[in-house]
Amino acid sequence: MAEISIAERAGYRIVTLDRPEKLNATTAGMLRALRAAFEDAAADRACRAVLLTGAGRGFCAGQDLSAVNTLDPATADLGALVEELYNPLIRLIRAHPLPVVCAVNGIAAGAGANLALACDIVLAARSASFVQAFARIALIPDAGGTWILPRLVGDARARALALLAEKITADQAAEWGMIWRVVEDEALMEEAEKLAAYLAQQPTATLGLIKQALNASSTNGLDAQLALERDLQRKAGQSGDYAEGARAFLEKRAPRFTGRT
Ligand code: LHQ
Repeated sequence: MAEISIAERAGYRIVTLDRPEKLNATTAGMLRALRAAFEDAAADRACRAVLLTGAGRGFCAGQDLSAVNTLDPATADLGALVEELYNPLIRLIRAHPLPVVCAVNGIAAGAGANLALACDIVLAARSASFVQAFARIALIPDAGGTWILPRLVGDARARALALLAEKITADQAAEWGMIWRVVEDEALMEEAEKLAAYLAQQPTATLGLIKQALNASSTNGLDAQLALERDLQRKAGQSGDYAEGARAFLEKRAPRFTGRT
């Protein structure tokens, strides 16, 4: 069973984690289906944004602990699970050519929290919360958590969040710069869809270049980053969307972007 659902909208797709009775805890089937959903979205020229959310009262409670490959310490290899199921998904989302919006509708725990944080723009319902639950079960933050958390909130907060495994509210997450914005519970999906619909009309290929530049900035020095900006700006400047954007500005009208290069 896929354990996700996909809804088509004009210009974007909503991908919903769909095991609400287990707070959308991830299984191998769900993680594979998620990967396929992101790959399909990237291959569909009509799709220009992806919105990820969870069904029910939770966003995602992390790895389904009843479905872990083995609980016998002598033979356990969680590294293999991470390598096969989580790492490709996180890499795929970070490098995805389309903007990925995440609507965190409830608790985001463990790998579920880091899945949300891998997305480009994260909205959270006021009642949602985030917990790096790993240390409570004697694991380390995976799904990119040790990379993204310090970059989002700084080292001091990342260390305390990971070592104490304390739950924080959506408001706290927004105040710390971990997420983009908090929205009232009942308005979450409307706001998230508005954002996805807006992004779906923007210069998609250029948004992909922006992601590429921002991704590279976490490891590049200034010189390398300036060179990359030159190269990517050259590409952006050769797109039909740039010509349209500049023309529309000069003609004092709204641009009509195709999203293509
Ligand atoms: C769950 C889960 C869950 C199974 C709720 N599994 N059933 C790990 C290992 C391997 C390699 C890769 O990397 C990872 C990464 C990880 O993600 S490790 C971290 C895993 N996640 C957690 O440790 C969080 C575990 N869950 C919780 O602490 C609580 O459920 C939270 C705080 C999320 C929510 O608490 P409540 O709102 O009180 O809900 P609940 O605990 O009653 O959960 C509702 C149901 O969901 C319940 O099932 P049941 O049949 O009893 O109604 C839970 O057992 C089930 N569930 N999380 N991760």
